[in-house]
Amino acid sequence: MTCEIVYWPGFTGRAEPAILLLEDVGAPYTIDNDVQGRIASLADRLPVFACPLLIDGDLVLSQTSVITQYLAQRHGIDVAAEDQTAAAQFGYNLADIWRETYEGRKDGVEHYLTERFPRWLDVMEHSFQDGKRWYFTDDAPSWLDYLALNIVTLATYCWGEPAVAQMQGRARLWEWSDAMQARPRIKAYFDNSASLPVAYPEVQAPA
Ligand SMILES: N[C@@H](CCC(=O)N[C@@H](CS)C(=O)NCC(=O)O)C(=O)O
Repeated sequence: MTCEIVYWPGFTGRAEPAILLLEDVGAPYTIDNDVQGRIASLADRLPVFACPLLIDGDLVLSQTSVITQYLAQRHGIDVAAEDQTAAAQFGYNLADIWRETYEGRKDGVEHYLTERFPRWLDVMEHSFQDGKRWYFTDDAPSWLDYLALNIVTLATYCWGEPAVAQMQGRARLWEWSDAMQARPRIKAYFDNSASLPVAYPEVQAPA
């Protein structure tokens, strides 16, 4: 069944992890930009507050991390049972990183890049398990990898070259990022000029 993502028009934002996962596994999806209408029609009976939403048949989900983990489970790429707690911790960290990276840029918090972003990048670097190619697994990306790639695209878009230089300085993170972006369907998605940017021009780093 084709699942549906509800998100704002013109950019992918917090919907990007779900989009990347669905692109990578080759699953069909649609995107509806009527955020206010859809939330208004659902919020009187379901615990939904903000987009992204994922609608899969009768199931309606909110919260980026939950949506991405659900899609990973549905497509057989969840982390192993013994890694669930560490994966959840990383997922919560990634949600914090997303909010700070975006809101820091939106609110003009220039010291975010020098003070907090490097510490968050160390968290990402230290979240790799020894010898693993992807976060928490050696076989294939799991839901954390798509959430983490969304941080790379967001930081690059919002903070530009200084953020990229910092990410390049974390060897495991950067090697992983290259490997993620070299995956054929991920590469095709990013190479496709019809794919939307991760954010909107007002928060884009100056050229
Ligand atoms: N923790 C939520 C945050 C959701 C969120 O802040 N969504 C933004 C778009 S990225 C939004 O539409 N906010 C509108 C609002 O909070 O009223 C998640 O990760 O899904």
